[in-house]
Amino acid sequence: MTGDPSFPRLGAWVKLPAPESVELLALAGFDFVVIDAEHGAIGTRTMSTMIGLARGCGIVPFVRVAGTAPRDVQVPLDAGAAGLFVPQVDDAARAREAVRTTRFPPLGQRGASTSGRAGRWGLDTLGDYLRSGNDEVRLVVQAESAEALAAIVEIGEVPGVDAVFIGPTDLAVSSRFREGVGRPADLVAAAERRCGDHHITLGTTASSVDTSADASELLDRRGYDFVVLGADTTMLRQGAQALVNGVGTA
Ligand code: 3PY
Repeated sequence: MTGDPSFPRLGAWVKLPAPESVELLALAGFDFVVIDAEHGAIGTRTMSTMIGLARGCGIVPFVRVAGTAPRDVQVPLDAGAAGLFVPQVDDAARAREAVRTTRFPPLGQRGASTSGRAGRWGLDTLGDYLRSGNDEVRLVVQAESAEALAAIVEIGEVPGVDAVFIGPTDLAVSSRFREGVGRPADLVAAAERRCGDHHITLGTTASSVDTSADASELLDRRGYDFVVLGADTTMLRQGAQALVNGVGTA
């Protein structure tokens, strides 16, 4: 553990546009979900329902946004998301832009509306709404290129950024046809060391064939503070596959 010990540890992507996914993952014991508005076919109505359901079930609801334009961040934040995951943050300038649209002054320029869930439907004072938006909502930026990993400390230390998430799939894809950037595994190992030295809260996704063992290694030996174990879609497919494959071999 290198950073914030209060960061929820075990998460899952929610990609299916079904609020029940959130409930099922909460029952399974996950600490947080990341409702995926970057890759999942999840509209704002469903996203808002998922956030409310997650809060009722005691699981922390993050939303991965497609970008940081006000239209990308405003709805999840006002709907009560506990934080945002912002993809493809390659340098500190991009991290500062994410802070600008997701934080209230003095850190940023997020628009205010106390009448949504984030303002407890108008019950909170403007001061409480602004304080919780800046102090309790977490901003997680994704480092998923060689440039981002090289600049991971500068990115993680931007005021208003709470954590950095290393995206191994996009890192592998973005490094694929590039000469001289180094092996992704080496870039990740160097980034892990630098985050440890600078106490930057760090997360990633477990991606080996044995996900649980991989997650234990990441959390216990490689200094990660939180790990996403997989997506509702792949969990459903894997469970279904195991059942079908098990018939005839039992
Ligand atoms: C990545 O691995 O690139 C991610 O963004 C997580 O799915």
